[in-house]
Amino acid sequence: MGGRSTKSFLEMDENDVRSFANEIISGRKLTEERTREILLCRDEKGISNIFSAARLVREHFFSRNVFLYSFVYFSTYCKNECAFCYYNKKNNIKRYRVSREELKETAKQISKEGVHMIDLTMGEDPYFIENPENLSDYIKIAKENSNLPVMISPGAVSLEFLPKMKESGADFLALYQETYDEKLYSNLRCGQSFEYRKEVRKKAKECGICIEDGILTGIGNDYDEEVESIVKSIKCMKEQSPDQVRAMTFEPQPGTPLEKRTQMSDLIELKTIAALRFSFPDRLIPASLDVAGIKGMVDRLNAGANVVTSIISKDSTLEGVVNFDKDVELSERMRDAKSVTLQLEKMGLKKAEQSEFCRYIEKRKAN
Ligand code: SAM
Ligand code: MD0
Ligand code: SF4
Repeated sequence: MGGRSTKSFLEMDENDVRSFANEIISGRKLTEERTREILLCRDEKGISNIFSAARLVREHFFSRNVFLYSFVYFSTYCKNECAFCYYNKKNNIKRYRVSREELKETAKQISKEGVHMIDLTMGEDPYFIENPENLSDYIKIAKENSNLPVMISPGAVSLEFLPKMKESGADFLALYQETYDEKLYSNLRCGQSFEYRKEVRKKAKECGICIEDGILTGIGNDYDEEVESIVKSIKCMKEQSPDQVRAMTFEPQPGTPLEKRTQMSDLIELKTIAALRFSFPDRLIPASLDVAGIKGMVDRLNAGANVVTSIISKDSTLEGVVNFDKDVELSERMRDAKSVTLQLEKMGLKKAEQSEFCRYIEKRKAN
């Protein structure tokens, strides 16, 4: 193989794009300068080259396989005050907590839908945070009735609970730092410890649970701050070797401190997804249906993602996190596994076998 690619993405032709992808595949690290170049690139040809390279890297590690996760927001109560989140405790909204019986029915239904994992998400509801045995029950119910691997997005649970979480059947913990710029973090996750959030992921990993970290894009006060926050976040995320890494565009929510913020274009999210693919070539990277629906999913997969998250069955009455489609009729949302699978096929991709997913997470747990 030749030397390191030095051309900018804008200058690359098809062969240069392939050589760049091959360098990443053979273990070359993405430099901070390259990450910055990707995030700052505004030129159509440059952007198209970045996404083509990201797809080549993904194809090397995952072939045409895409994984699907079902989303179950089982409690929207929360004791925290995240400035960006609709469910923060100060927001005067209708909330719910799904009962054990309802969760059982939901999990049974999901087992028939053909997804690879069930993602149980909650606000930091004291019913679970202060009595983690309740959370253990919910994990067991979801696992036994879906027969699927379980991801849990519980917020900053106690460190002592993590081994029990594993025993109850949790395979994956999702806990996003949002940004590794500590000042920005303190303005977003108001009153929550930056270090403790990291510790929860670290301990989960030590217990043999796969972990997901994530960046909230579109939250910098200006474009420079935004780019530097992402560059730093990608660099710092590597320290914990997360098994799944995500980027998600901030969408202003009614009734929250950031309600009046103008929403940044989701192009920065797409470019972050590509930079994540180059920085974590063999890891899971989601395309969330919650940000821009099935059309947005296509863009995210084209930028290098290999998982579709936030799948919700056609007749579900549970909430999403961002809920871009809250005004759309449930049956029209196209957020179900069948609609997703059809769309994947149109893109020349395919839903992976369940065994492929299980093999992947077992290998990562041993890491
Ligand atoms: N309560 C748990 C927590 O905060 O870790 C679990 C919920 S988790 C699914 C919520 C995640 O959704 C946040 O970490 C954030 O990355 C994302 N999110 C929340 N509100 C958002 C918004 N308005 N726009 C974009 N992403 C948002
Ligand atoms: C998603 N609404 O993937 C989900 C959520 C929580 N693990 C994931 C942010 O878009
Ligand atoms: Fe609560 Fe999570 Fe929303 Fe923060 S992001 S307010 S912890 S539900």
